[in-house]
Amino acid sequence: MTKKTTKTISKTSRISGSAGIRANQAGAFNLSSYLKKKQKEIDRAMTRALPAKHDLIGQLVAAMRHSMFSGGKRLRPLLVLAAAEACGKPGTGLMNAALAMECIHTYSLIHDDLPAMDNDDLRRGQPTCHIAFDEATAILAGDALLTYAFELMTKVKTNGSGAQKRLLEAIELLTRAAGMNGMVGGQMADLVCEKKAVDLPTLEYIHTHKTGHLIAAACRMGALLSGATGKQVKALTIYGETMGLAFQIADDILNVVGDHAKMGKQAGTDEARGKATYPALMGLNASRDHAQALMRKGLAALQPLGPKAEPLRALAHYIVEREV
Ligand code: GRG
Repeated sequence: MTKKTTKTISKTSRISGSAGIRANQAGAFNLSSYLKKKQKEIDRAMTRALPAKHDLIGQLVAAMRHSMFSGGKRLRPLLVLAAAEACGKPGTGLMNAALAMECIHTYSLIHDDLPAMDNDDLRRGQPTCHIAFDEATAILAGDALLTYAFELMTKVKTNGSGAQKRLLEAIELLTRAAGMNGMVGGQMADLVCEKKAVDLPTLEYIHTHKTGHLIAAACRMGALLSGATGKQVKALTIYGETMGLAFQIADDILNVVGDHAKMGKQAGTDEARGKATYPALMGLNASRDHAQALMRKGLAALQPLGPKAEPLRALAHYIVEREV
């Protein structure tokens, strides 16, 4: 299977690893066990959704599974499920929407790692898809995960009045968050701005589009599909938007000061590539302050949701204070 030999680092990027949750141990809510339980549920459902195949497309499915099961934190599907819980209506029909989120996320990472983009050999301490297989297979694995996400959305079970309308809105949300007005557009802007001086509005555009919109969509989708009230959907939307941007700022900071062995990928790559980042524009301390301010805004939005939003509160801290 492996075409080139690449030195691998042990799988460390899961939130349940001690490095990942250090910041959350102080609170009463046990984020570590919540995450382990949810990650297990997500992994089990994903294993059923992406069974191993041994026919003509065996290599394609193996490449999809290689990237899908290499230790990702499952943050976006977790947010779908936690947002639904926060609205008091978790249900089981949402899992396919949660999986769809992870399929789109995984596709974006596979394509982002390609030689034409970031040209990375390692992700989560493992060989990237095009290294483990080849470029053509990696492109197809990404394409297949992207399209499979929408097949999964057609299988989402929704109940109650307006359920079909909510499902259509969720599909539109996912499409916009992933496409030219979301992640793909953000990636293009990111590439166009490499090695250029950018101002703060441009940087915020890149980060909210490249990363923020998908995270925001995960939160809004969880609320929408669980049949939440308009006020709850709004609260989860504000939370998702602020935490989406905070996530990418934290990622920028980790790229400067993170421990590459813990992260399972190289640190310092943004500066080497001349990427537009918050630390490059405003320095590390101001970037940390900005991420904290966004987190406070996200937490304030959750206030009316009461104790059921506790997992989202703990996740907000994790998102800005994580080490992987
Ligand atoms: C359409 C050709 C084509 C390419 C799309 C859109 C895109 C490529 C890439 C953008 C996605 C990207 C790499 C954004 C950065 C976001 C980011 C920090 C991802 C890592 O997210 P984590 O930490 O990953 O949640 P894990 O490993 O936990 O799954």
